[in-house]
Amino acid sequence: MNPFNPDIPLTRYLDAQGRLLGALPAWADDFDLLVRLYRQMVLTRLFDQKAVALQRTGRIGTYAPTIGQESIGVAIGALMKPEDVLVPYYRDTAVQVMRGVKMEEILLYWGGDERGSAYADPAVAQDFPLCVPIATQALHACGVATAMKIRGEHRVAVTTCGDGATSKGDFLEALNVAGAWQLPVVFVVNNNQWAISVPRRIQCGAPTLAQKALGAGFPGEQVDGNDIIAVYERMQVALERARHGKGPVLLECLSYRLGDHTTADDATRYRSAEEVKQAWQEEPVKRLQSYLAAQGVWDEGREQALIGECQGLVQQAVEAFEAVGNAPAETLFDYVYAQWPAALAEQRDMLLERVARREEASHE
Ligand SMILES: Cc1ncc(C[n+]2csc(CCOP(=O)(O)OP(=O)(O)O)c2C)c(N)n1
Ligand SMILES: [Mg+2]
Repeated sequence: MNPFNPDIPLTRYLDAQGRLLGALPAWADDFDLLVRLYRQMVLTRLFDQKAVALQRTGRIGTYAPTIGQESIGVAIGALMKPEDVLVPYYRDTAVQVMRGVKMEEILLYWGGDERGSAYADPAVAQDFPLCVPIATQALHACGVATAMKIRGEHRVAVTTCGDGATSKGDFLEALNVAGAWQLPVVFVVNNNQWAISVPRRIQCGAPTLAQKALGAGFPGEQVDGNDIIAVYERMQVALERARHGKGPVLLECLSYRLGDHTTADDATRYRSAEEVKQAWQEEPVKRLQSYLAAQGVWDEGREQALIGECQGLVQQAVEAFEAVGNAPAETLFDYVYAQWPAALAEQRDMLLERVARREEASHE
């Protein structure tokens, strides 16, 4: 039974040490699949470490680490079909990579370069760019899902957000319209317990965030977001439901933000070392690794080979990113307004003049 709210289902198959808590769903007998999921989780973590290092050395701007939340993104990415549409938020590196966004594009994005959101792979052309304004993407996803429904397509819009985002009006309006129109949309809430420095317990009086769906007339449930088998199982059910005209689902994935909010944050200022240490005991990568090792399908040799392979891929992405070169300064102003306010035109001209002067000086 769910200790937070007996009316809200909570799914979990593996405990913190990766031991089975009960019977697994049939698909989980496929160790090749589980190893593939594990591989993506390791790749995500290594990419994440590299992105933070690139920010620390001034090669990209702010970055939002996904450390501790790899299983949520990997499960979503593994299950969405190419024709589905992802409407992500800024902590979705894992899903984006699985959808076909190149890691160098993700680095370009966080380097402040719009070309990072112009995905080269046509398979992801309909996915949305990362959304930084909190919760606005939930409504965009409902718009996408409405179009799918009107056209009678068997497609799903998947949108993600954090726990803090569920306090926003946009999120609640999105739930409302999704329920009223029974839209083919899946809301995945990554409840990582913190909205920058605001803890989950003071953000909202409800014992679960999942129950917000009930007020909108569709199911909400919790899963252990550190247990990829649980996230995969419930995400699969949610996608099938939405795809077959049975309406939306809200999946609240319980996780923990092991890193800082972004590279511009220092989480030691507002949360205890004890809490973070406890959260590390629950983390998703080690949990799946322990399970796979206990099943005899993983060992130290394979681990080292995988780390080497993933580091190679990350390194290639860094090199591709660095080979792109700086975007022209004036692109800073692109895609902001359809019609230019005069003040911005002035600023753009000033910037261009300054760039020209600097270039002249460098040639003297
Ligand atoms: C509309 C809006 N208000 C405020 C912010 C500043 N802001 C950025 S992240 C964040 C907290 C979000 O927390 P949560 O939804 O839990 O997501 P998490 O970052 O923990 O994954 C806030 C308030 C913003 N980006 N957009
Ligand atoms: Mg959060």
